[in-house]
Amino acid sequence: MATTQTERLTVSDKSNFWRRIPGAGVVALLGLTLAGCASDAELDTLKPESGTADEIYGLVLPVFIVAGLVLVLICGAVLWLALKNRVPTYEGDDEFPEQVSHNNTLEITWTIVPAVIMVIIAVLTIVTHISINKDEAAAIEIEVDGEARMWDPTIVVVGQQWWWEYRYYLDEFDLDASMLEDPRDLPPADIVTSGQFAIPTGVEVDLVVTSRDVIHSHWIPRLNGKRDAVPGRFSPWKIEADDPGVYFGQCTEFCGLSHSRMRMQAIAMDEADFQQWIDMQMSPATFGEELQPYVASYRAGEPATVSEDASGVLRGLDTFVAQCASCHLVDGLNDLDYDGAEVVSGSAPNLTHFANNTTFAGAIFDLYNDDGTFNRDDLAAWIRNPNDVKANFANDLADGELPRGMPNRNLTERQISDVIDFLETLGPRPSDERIAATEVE
Ligand code: HEC
Ligand SMILES: [Cu+2]
Repeated sequence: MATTQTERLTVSDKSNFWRRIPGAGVVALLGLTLAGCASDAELDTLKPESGTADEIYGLVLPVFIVAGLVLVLICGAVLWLALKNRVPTYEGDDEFPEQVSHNNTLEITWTIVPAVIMVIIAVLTIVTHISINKDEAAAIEIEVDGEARMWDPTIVVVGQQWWWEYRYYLDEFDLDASMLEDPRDLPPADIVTSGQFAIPTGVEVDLVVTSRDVIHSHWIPRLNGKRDAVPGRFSPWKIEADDPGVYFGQCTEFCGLSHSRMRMQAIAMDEADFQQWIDMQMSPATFGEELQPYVASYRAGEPATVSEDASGVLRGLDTFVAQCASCHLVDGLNDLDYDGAEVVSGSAPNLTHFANNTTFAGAIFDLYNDDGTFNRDDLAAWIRNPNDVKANFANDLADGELPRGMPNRNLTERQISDVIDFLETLGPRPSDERIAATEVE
């Protein structure tokens, strides 16, 4: 059928429009690609800072280059063939390019070449895998209660909705899967932190990764790849940092509402700083003189009454005992009768040295402002109604249903302010450098 004049016009109008598409596509693609080029991205996998991360990078790089070459070759060939075989002017339906099919040489080539590439990548991958899973842990000397001892750096990492808990056992310890039927059965740890954890530099630190609820995945890109945290299982993993610094991470297995707000930071320290950190973490909370009589009475089982005109810190301690101590452990305060948190996972962050942290609630909020002051605003918003600032299921619970994440305790503004006064006394203030290096917002 011959094409009429009008049809020709529409065809050429349309093709004008279609001709602009490749240009727009290139611009959009470039924009998208460049958007990934932040020079200081915290989760940059292309800036390895440890032996293991180096090895992973050493695998990524050649694969990426080969894949890039293949992409360019294939796209180039498609374009070249299309242009080469193009019909110069359209002169009706009868005119077709020469039709070809089957070419043994070509078909054998494009079967063998990719197969060879795949085999090479497979070998490289397996070699890297075996190498990064090798256990090269070496014990380091640390001091506990003034006595030197050798410690195989090992941290038990427990994921839960939506924060990471880090448990340090400085003595020999045994783990078996039956301890995970109820997370409270995990042996008591010497040090428990949330969101942020310290590691010594230059040694391999073994991780034992598990979960208290759903599957999470632990990932600190600059130090190592990912390892899933599976309920009921202990999965071995490791990290190692060459130099002191802060290494950001993120839960990388979709785990529910606040998955994207489940972050962590590994803080690598040289030997002296790490020892200091251990000493600090191993000691119970210290209470100011004003609080001591109250703490003593509480520990004796008969908390003293606190009058309305007592100081904010003391009133805050009293509120904490009444409203928060059923979930949060503070060593030296409620460790005598603490029996696991009243939440689905049976665990809430240990707040013994809370003010020594620089982030909170899954390492998504800064605990200190840029000017170094305590971040009362974000903390108040958190305590006022956690659900408002980090989604969880804790509100509107059915009768007897346990909360997931931190529930709203319906405190008055004054109680909130008091309890923040008290929280600020928990632990030595971190250094300004630490505050700056760990900033998340
Ligand atoms: C029913 C248990 C429960 C109670 C009661 C509770 N919390 Fe929490 N709290 C949690 C859980 C679970 C988290 C971790 C939530 C997250 O990070 O998403 C948490 C997190 C926190 C954090 C951040 C800690 C960190 O290291 O990231 C602070 C601070 C905190 N709670 C303070 C309080 C205060 C103050 C009260 C009392 C007014 C209180 N909580 C009562 C369960 C509880
Ligand atoms: Cu998660």
